[in-house]
Amino acid sequence: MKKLFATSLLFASIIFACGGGSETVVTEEGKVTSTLGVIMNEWDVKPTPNYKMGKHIPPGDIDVTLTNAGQLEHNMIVLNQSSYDDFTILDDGSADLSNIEVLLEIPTTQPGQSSSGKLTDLSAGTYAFICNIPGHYASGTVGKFIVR
Ligand SMILES: [Cu+2]
Repeated sequence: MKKLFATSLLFASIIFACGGGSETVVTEEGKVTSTLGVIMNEWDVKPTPNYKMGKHIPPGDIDVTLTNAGQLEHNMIVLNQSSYDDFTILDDGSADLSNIEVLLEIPTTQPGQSSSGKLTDLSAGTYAFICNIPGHYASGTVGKFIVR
């Protein structure tokens, strides 16, 4: 029974890994809509397309989906800047974003769930994002994606 449980857990993580595929659709009017999938498994944050593998997203609208493949809740705050470094940690353990321009906030998402949001008409650049559940930023729930 225990072995069966481990097998189904593995199966679930394969489904999550395949769920972050990206695509770009261009309409007749030339409107570009792409997808960004982010899988958070606690301190492991995987964006697709992954800029670390030289992948980027074309400028335009971007549908963002956060998939929580971990055991804790996570959210996703997309920032209008390329850096996620050096934020002050507030008393509650979250990062101080009070002077930071936020482009999109995907709400707190429970383990095994996904949530989505849309970035509209995003121009070229490197964009940082963090999970800002108290304690998570300090533990490294950060990531980036490149629009080019
Ligand atoms: Cu988190």
